[in-house]
Amino acid sequence: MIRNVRAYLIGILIMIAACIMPGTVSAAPGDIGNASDGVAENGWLSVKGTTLVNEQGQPVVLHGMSSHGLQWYPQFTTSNAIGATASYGANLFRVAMYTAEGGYIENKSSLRKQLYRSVDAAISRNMYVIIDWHILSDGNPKKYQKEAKAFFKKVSRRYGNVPNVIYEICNEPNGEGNWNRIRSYAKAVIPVIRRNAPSSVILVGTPTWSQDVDIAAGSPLPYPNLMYSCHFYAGTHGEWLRQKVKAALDKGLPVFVSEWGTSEASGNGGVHEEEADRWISFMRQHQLSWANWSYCDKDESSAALVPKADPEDGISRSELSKSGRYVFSKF
Ligand code: IDC
Repeated sequence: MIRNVRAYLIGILIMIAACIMPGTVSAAPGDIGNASDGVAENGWLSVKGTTLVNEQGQPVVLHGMSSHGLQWYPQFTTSNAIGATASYGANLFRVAMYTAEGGYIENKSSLRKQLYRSVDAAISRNMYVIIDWHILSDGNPKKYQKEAKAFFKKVSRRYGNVPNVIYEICNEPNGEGNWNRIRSYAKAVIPVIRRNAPSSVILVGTPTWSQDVDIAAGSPLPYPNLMYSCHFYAGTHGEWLRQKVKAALDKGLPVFVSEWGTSEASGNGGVHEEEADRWISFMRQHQLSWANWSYCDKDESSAALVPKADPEDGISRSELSKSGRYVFSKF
């Protein structure tokens, strides 16, 4: 009896602690799931006006995590690791394959194999998955255009019939990567993808680290089923960038937020929750799909996991960083 009372009291204490210290208690301990509003439910996606729609023509909004660079953090792109984000409500995963910094250009066959493993992992979880040709220090996408064409030819041959896959042809053009050069690059790469994947949605980066969607809206590309990327970091980009997105949408340009962070543009500093709140309500209002940077345990504030977190057996709340707790509550 006394023992029962003690157990009862301990139980109450644990529940009280759970309420006072939510960060220390698992919301979805060990949960690994499939997306509940994913590919089985929505099928092939397409772009109607500025809106992403499902196979039934209904608007659909995708949201989930972006991996960090695949050359550094492949362990966060396994089926279980991705399934752990689905159990919190994600229906999208973005696989960031850097071109430079030890990425694809230097390690083609090993990174392509890794990319396939990661994409297959997301597919196994009923999720949409973005194959991101992650240009960054190589600001002009034309720099590796030949490699991009060869890459997308192979990849689209493998996934052309798979409704899960979305192709992102250049992460963040910058510097020399102005809109004329991006257009020229897109006109070289998109037909290569279309030959194998006639129905897939393709994302096109915009100038100035994928911010100048308003410039893209001035002369969009002449292909259907395209969306244009806008990227923001809540500690750096605010109302002025939302105004650019608004201007682009008003001109009829479909926009996809294929990368955003709660931190500053450096990937560190923050978490900037107030500005992130403004962005989240803006994205909800305009039904914008998004992927958050980044799903890894690097010691930087944009990372969703705390150092040494292991998502193989699901993610407990205590393994989520401050940014991760914020973002995972928005799926
Ligand atoms: C950052 C990573 C950081 C890494 C750096 C260079 O967070 O760990 O050292 O890249 O590889 C982007 C890029 C994205 C950046 C991110 C934050 O797409 O690769 O990641 N960012 O700086 N655009 C704006 C911000």
